[in-house]
Amino acid sequence: MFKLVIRNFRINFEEKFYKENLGSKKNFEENFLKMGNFISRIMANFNSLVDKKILMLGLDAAGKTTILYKLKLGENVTTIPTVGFNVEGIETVNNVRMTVWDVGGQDKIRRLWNYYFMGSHAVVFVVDSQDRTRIDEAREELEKIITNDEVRRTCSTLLVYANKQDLPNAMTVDEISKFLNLRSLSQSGLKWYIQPAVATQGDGLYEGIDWMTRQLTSK
Ligand SMILES: Nc1nc2c(ncn2[C@@H]2O[C@H](COP(=O)(O)OP(=O)(O)O)[C@@H](O)[C@H]2O)c(=O)[nH]1
Ligand SMILES: [Mg+2]
Repeated sequence: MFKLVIRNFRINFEEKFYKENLGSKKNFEENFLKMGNFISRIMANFNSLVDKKILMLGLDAAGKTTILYKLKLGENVTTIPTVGFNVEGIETVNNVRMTVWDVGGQDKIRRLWNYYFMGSHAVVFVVDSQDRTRIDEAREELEKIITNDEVRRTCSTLLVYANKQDLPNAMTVDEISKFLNLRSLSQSGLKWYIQPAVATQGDGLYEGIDWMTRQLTSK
């Protein structure tokens, strides 16, 4: 069962439909393009229903799912199975939708990003502050996101959660800002902010969201 929940509006895709539309082609490339068209149709519906579109991205295990649930946005969480990556989409009472997925991995998959990036207003990038071995990978992924044409077209705000601050030897926000090259972003006109957080305790989450909401509602 393939299920999307949008406010009180529910679309159920039977497995049959999913298979007929996406699953039957042997050729991956062809399948891939079909998936893109399919997603863009769904996204066009989504986009007409929400005022603000926020992307939450980060390497796997950074803490995104934990944040999603801690913010109590977990009620309508839907996992959309796509070729190679899972998207968790949610929607809040304030007509804000947050789309969540793990970045990193296959380049082929990246071409699908555009469909999800389209019309986004803000990016929340989650970093595991203790994971020094993957901070360079995190920077590379962040660079790919903020230099993406779709993101540059509509996205004005970047919130970075320096998550897992409770762990021993966690990098500070200053260290992470340096590793991620955040200062260089100001020239591009993107407003950014880095917030220390402990997602499992909920620490820092609302402060971050609060900053972001203020950016999105001020003209
Ligand atoms: N110590 C600690 N663990 C955390 C924190 N946030 C998330 N985790 C743990 O890190 C793991 C990955 O979290 P998850 O939310 O699934 O990451 P995702 O892959 O980005 O969605 C889980 O075991 C979480 O409980 C945190 O702030 N501190
Ligand atoms: Mg997750």
